[in-house]
Amino acid sequence: MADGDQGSGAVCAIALGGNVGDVGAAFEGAIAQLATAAGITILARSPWYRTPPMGPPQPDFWNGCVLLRTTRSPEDLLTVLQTIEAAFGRQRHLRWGPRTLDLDLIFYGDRQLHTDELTLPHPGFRDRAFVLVPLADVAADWCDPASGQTVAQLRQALDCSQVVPVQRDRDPHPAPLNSN
Ligand code: A4P
Ligand code: MG
Repeated sequence: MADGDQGSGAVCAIALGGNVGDVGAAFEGAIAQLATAAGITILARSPWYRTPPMGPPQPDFWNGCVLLRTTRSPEDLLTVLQTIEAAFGRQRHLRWGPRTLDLDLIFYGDRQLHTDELTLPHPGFRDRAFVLVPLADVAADWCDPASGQTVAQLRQALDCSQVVPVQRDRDPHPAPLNSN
């Protein structure tokens, strides 16, 4: 977590994912929009990783994580994330299907919540190397309020061998179809 961060509001972790189009540009654009949104301050960002798809056969994903501080409510922050997804052409056709940009709210402080629109912490992140590897880059010591485990401990329990750093000069866009 960013050293010396003494601001007001909640620290939140956002997972970024995408596998359609110029995902690197979408990630940079999403961070720029978050950084200029009222009540949001970016604290840290991870490197980007290339990751095999979870779900139906589709191109590899790029994944990353951002830490931010916000004075917005969890529901309001989710709306901001969904508005940014839409601005980058996100369409919802297929569960776990291909997408230009996915922004998931992993942690909102130590808040636990379960409503029709929002589950906190994010329900799937503990089983996903593509979330935990970049999350550990920015928040290894963060304690998951539901399991009591740190991000580093959760990551250690998974096979992360297929989560590899993006090499910008070698990873083209759109990502090539995964051979699986
Ligand atoms: N929702 C509830 N809690 C949250 C939360 N904490 N953060 C609701 C964000 N959204 C939350 O999400 C469906 C609904 O979840 C939202 O309307 C919101 O109210 P969505 O983004 O519309 O749909 P989705 O993303 O297709 O579904 P889902 O189940 O959220 O999928 P995931 O978990 O986002 O997974 N493979 C790799 N390698 N990397 C990836 O990033 N991503 C997915 C999608 C599949 N395979 C992947 C990756
Ligand atoms: Mg999502």
